[in-house]
Amino acid sequence: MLCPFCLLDSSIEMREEERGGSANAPGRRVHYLACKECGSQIPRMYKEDYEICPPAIVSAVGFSQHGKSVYLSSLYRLMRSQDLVKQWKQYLTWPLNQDSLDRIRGSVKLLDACRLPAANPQVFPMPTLMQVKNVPNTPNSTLVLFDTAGEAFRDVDKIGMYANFVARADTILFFVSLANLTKGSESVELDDLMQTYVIGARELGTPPKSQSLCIVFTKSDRYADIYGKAWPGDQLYMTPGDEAYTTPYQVNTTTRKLTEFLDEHLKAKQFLANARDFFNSVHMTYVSALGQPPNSRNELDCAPRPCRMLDPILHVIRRQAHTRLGLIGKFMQAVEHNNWL
Ligand SMILES: Nc1nc2c(ncn2[C@@H]2O[C@H](COP(=O)(O)OP(=O)(O)OP(=O)(O)O)[C@@H](O)[C@H]2O)c(=O)[nH]1
Ligand SMILES: [Mg+2]
Ligand SMILES: [Zn+2]
Repeated sequence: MLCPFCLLDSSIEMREEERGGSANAPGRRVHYLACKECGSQIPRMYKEDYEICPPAIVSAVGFSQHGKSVYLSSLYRLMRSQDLVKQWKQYLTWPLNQDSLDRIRGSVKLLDACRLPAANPQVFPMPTLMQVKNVPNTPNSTLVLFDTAGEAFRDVDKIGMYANFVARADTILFFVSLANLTKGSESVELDDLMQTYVIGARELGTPPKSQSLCIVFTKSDRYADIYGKAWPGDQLYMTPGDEAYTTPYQVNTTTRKLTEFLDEHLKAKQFLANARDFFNSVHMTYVSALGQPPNSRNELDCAPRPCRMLDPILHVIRRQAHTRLGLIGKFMQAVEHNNWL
């Protein structure tokens, strides 16, 4: 079983420990499930539902200030909102441990108060664990979401220290805010991200062509102002939940248009060539976690209006399910024209 904390294939054992004691009074003996490799406490729901809700690792890769944490906070808020419950029949989510519940609640509370998360400290992050069930056209799964300091992706050795979760993910999400790249040298900074990531991943033992890449252009609410008509992301607002019904053709069209934009407008040929060389597939999508730029105090003037937020997550879940299918399953999926990948 894949441990969601150390991401090793590990066995789970029952352990006993004294908790809640003090110098004068003994605590209570509690039993819990633990990973044999790293000793982390494994949520019972994770173990018991492993087959019906297998893990899908969400690896947020991207430089500092490019919008990883705001995206994940806004995603938690959306995934726990009534909007999706109304839109998708029987849809539900379950945080799997106290830490995940606290993180999700904290993110929702912050955004509801029109405030934004602080920059991540450089530490190895704890994952947020959340079961997601009954999303249309998408298998049930347990999201294992990792968010770390963007500084880790400026240095190969730091990827090994603070972001080694990337080595075990089937799909990597590259969060790129074009608004944060230096105008005129966007391609140099994009090359930097790609090359540092690939060297770091190879150092961690990730073979070429074993991962797929989804490039997520964040802060898309700004691109019409910056790039005018050259920006190809024409349909930024979409009713939350409608992402589940986009066809494979629409998904591929978005990727094609964004690829052309990178290639022709930003001259990012090297970045695209490196991506195609290392990853087994490259997809692109664009999101806005807030739907508006924050004000001068870095707060929101009105509630977030997230746009196209589910595209990347649905891609990760569907891709993970596709990887698990045998050859016959993959063939059947293609025959049924049900292949989003
Ligand atoms: N216009 C706009 N700005 C955004 C959006 N999302 C994030 N921002 C801005 O970008 C800043 C940085 O976002 P974060 O999510 O904290 O960046 P990060 O990638 O997590 O940064 P590190 O934790 O340092 O790696 C935020 O404080 C906002 O000012 C968005 O959807 N639209
Ligand atoms: Mg962050
Ligand atoms: Zn472990």
